[in-house]
Amino acid sequence: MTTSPWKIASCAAAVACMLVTAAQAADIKIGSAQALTGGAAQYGISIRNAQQLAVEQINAAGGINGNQLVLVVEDEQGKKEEAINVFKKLIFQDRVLMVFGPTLSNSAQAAFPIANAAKMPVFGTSTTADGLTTIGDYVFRNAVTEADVLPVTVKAAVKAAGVEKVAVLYGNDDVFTKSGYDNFKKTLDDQNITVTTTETFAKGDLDFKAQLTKIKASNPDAIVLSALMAEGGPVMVQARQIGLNVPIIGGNGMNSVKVFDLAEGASDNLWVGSPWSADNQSPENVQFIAAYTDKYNMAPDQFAAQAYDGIFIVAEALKNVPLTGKVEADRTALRDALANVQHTGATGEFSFRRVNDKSGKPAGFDANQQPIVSVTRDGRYTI
Ligand code: 1QQ
Repeated sequence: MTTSPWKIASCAAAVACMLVTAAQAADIKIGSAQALTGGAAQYGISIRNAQQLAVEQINAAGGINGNQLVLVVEDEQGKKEEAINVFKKLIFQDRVLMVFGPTLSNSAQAAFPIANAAKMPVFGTSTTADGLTTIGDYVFRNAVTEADVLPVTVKAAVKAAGVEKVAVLYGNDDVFTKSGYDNFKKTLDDQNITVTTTETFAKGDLDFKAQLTKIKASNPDAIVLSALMAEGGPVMVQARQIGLNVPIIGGNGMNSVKVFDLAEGASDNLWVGSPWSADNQSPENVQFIAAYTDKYNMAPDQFAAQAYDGIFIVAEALKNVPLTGKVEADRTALRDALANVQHTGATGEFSFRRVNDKSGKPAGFDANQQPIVSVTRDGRYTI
């Protein structure tokens, strides 16, 4: 049979169309719904790039038991309504085996229940808010939760920077930024750190001077910031502009190389936690960073690293799934296999940890990984 080595996957939005490598006929279809346009695109593009790299490497090495992986990518625009639309397309029209994404917890809270109800595995590589994996037993993530990361980040920053009192600033209209706030609040309580003031902003805000002026007057040793980069980058610039030069302690939203573009000249002294570090010299990570940099001509960030590992985790599971071609049965078999995967990747050793829902019944799967704390210096996250 002769087929073109390049095939164009069907997609709902023109911008979401992508090229998929398919040396033979498309064998194993997996979906990825990411924010490729809009305010969260810097995360989604990083994720999509890393996933494409991983799929190419797996296929070049012979695929999964001789079958090629095909990634069907959709742009969910960082909007929950769009995430719902593209999830429905991927599940019912493309009939993919599983879906990665969406990029934001705010969208995942709306889209994960659709996948779970359809008994299709869904896998978040960037979604860190509380409660997402309690939605059901088809929900997985290797994104390490704010609840797991923030206590470690705060502890490290407090120790290194001698912090005793902090001001808190957070977005109050997004599932992730609110969850980050809840976890920061609990962490500050647990670690006996005084809060000088708590200020909020909304998605799309551009001017944070009023909040930052109040924060400055409260004389904190650091600012705790639960924000996505679209707002968090400008917050950093404006803080430095008014002479507020204290450390900024952020959550997952601040853990993107985009900070160096958005807060050019003002991006130092930002503390974040993640299982991934550019400084980790493990062979898996060195290979990942070199391959990503070579392909995209830019350094990866932790969104790329977790997305890259996510594809390999699914590939490990698929090796143990005798595919029948009956998509419903294959999805459930993949779910069962995924739960038991152990993988060493760019983010280190990985396995899943089962979580219970509110009634105590076993539900989905969180990441069993410890965060490493990094601080920005001269346009780099470093440990
Ligand atoms: C979430 C996040 C964002 C920073 C993902 C890009 O962690 O929405 O959960």
